[in-house]
Amino acid sequence: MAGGTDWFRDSFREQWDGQNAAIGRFNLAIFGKTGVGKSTLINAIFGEEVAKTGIGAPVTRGSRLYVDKVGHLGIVDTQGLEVGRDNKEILAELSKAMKEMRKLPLSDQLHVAWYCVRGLDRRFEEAEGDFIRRLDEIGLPVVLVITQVPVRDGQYHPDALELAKVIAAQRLPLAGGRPFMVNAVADPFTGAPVHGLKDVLDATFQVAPEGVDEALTAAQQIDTDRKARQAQGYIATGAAMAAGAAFSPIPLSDAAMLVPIQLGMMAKIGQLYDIRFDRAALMAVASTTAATSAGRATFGGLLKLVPGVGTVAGGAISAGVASSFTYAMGQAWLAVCQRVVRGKLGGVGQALDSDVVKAAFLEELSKVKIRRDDKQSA
Ligand SMILES: Nc1nc2c(ncn2[C@@H]2O[C@H](COP(=O)(O)OP(=O)(O)O)[C@@H](O)[C@H]2O)c(=O)[nH]1
Ligand SMILES: [Mg+2]
Repeated sequence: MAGGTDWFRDSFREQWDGQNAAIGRFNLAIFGKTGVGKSTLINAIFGEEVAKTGIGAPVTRGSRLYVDKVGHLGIVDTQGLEVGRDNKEILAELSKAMKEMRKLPLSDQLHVAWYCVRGLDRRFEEAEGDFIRRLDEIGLPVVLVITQVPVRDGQYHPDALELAKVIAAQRLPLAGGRPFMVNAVADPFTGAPVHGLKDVLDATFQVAPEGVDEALTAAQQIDTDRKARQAQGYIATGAAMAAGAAFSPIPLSDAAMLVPIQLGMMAKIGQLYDIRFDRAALMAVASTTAATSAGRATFGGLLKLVPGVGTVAGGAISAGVASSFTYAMGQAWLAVCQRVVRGKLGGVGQALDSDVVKAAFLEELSKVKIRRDDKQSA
């Protein structure tokens, strides 16, 4: 029924936009000389799409610092200003921007800086140390990344170790208390593997304000455990909200009041996995209409498909049923999102087939184990 699907899509869009704003944005400033591997590092941690985009917009009016916003990530770059040559100007621009940003919502502020030096350059001047101290002073915590460091037999290249020593001697205020050595792409010639990315990410989480944790979790693409933990949090919240909505048992005919809660949960998980709206909407329609022909009547039909959810006694939905059903929806949806992201449901860039998504969702739904504490009433 076309009407049902339109209604559904609009509701999903509304939830999507609301959750998008709730997750917010993590903003990273990246510094380092041309060629040290900034773009490569960003690609490796945040995904290909990020570095492909344009030059962005000035961070504040008239600024020469530009922010490039992609999803839940903002990358601030010093276009035309070069670290080393233009340090004074960069710092002046930054401290001005930091002051102006203080009045803005957290998502529009700058949160962390990455300062990159190439491991085999073996040079770290005092001026670079001063620059890092100043960044810290104006309120930007600094993760120092030593890039393009080859490892062999578990040993870092001696030149990079020497560089790390020189840096340590400067006693800089660094996130994680030390520089981090990375190699962002494998080098087929030397056989050097990728390493160190997760440490850089962890140090970034450590110093980023708590309020941007969700955005950073969504933006990064290397720590899938962190994404999964966050998704479980969203599911727990959704289940609790559903229990609250059915605090006094609601008639089955009012089951639609649970739909916004479930769609909100699904929208948030979809964004955590960096799925675009159109794709997520197709997936959501396919999933929630799995047992019915119209988007509206999601509840009654689907309920029967989840083993252990319980029954609708006397035609009313109890808090326990509402919560465990929402929990099951969340788990199945999460599994489907993970399969899509891994390219297991239709290839990357390929259109998703509704029937394939539907079958996957039903399969996942039948696998969900309802635990006692998910089931009990509020
Ligand atoms: N092997 C290897 N090469 C890298 C790495 N990072 C960057 N490169 C190469 O170094 C060059 C410059 O990298 P790029 O990311 O464009 O530097 P940017 O100017 O700082 O953004 C490119 O040819 C990259 O392929 C790395 O971690 N390992
Ligand atoms: Mg670059």
